[in-house]
Amino acid sequence: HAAEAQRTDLMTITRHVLNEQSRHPESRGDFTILLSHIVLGCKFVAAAVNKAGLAKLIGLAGETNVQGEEQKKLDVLSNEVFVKALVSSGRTCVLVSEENEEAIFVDPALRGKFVNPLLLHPDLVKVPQRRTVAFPDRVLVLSLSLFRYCVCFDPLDGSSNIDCGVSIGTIFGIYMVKDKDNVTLEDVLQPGTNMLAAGYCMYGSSCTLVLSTGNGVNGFTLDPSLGEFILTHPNIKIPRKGKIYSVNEGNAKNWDGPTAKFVEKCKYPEDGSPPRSLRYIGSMVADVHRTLLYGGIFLYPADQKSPNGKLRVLYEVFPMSFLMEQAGGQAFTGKQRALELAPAKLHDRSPVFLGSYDDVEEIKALYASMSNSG
Ligand code: P6P
Repeated sequence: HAAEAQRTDLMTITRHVLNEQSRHPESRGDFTILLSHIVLGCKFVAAAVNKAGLAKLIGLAGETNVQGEEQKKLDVLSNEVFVKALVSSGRTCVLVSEENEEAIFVDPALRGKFVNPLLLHPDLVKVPQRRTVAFPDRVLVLSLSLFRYCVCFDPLDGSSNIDCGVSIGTIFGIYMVKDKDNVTLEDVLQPGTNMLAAGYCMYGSSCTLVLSTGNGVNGFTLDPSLGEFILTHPNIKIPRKGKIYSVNEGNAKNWDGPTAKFVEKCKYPEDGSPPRSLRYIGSMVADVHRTLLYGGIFLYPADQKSPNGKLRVLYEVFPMSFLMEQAGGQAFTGKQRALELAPAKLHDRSPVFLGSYDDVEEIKALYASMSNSG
């Protein structure tokens, strides 16, 4: 019966988030509404990414001119879909996208006031209210929806990998906006420690959405027959230590001392333990997802060519660092805890070392000892 119950008791992402949000009676469903629009964007992109391959092969109607170049436009199409979905949620004030040079300030008319009828358990309501007729154990509360959000996202990270069918993904981070009628770049250039939620959706052999709202990390897999993301990886915890390191060895000649030393130790362990395996896909969402599930460390260090590394703070480093910490791992920039960075500009970059707690500790120790010794 348990297996049967499991099969019919579908824990969709929306239901899961509603359960989590019910722990915050002050939340008026705004976050759930925002998330449902992000989920809609992910479903659209999943379908488009899957079709893109076919379009190139069989020239689907409307895609006949697809040759590489059209597929590359998937990131532009994905961006349009996410921007429209986020604006139409009525819960966002400002958006930052990898595809847009400037922040997108949502038309104030679309940030409007919403009166949300809520049926709450009487214990959750401070001011006694009349019980409703239909639900005698609930009270009807008409509340002004007050929460508004800033969303930073990369609509299709790793899109150069589309043509060869390598997994790519959407990455997003969500902040609360202080005053929705007076939104400034201050609301965007916040440290990652202020993030309320973060996640990614990986478009690969299956479509997997990994999300944290600050209470741990959960993974959901899209069931195309239902069009729903179903909870398949509850309460993901990254192994404390891993056997995999993930870095682009092609940049080795430009690495600084601590990174070079760390990679050296992965290949030629000094304690006689077996060498670690190198796995590098070159698509951040895929490399981070493997690291989260199997353990290990993902590195995108600074180097002489790019002193701040390659990955962007607001919509790559922060969301992935938030998830790693929520899963029991950590994220480091070479100088500090990644989430404590204070970005000065929208598309700032930062080096990042993230993954299993002990593995990141190792590279932190190297940076501490080698930078002290000059
Ligand atoms: P490199 C993809 O272009 C991306 O932004 C990330 O998804 C990925 O981790 C990184 O760049 C790969 O960069 O320099 O190793 O090719």
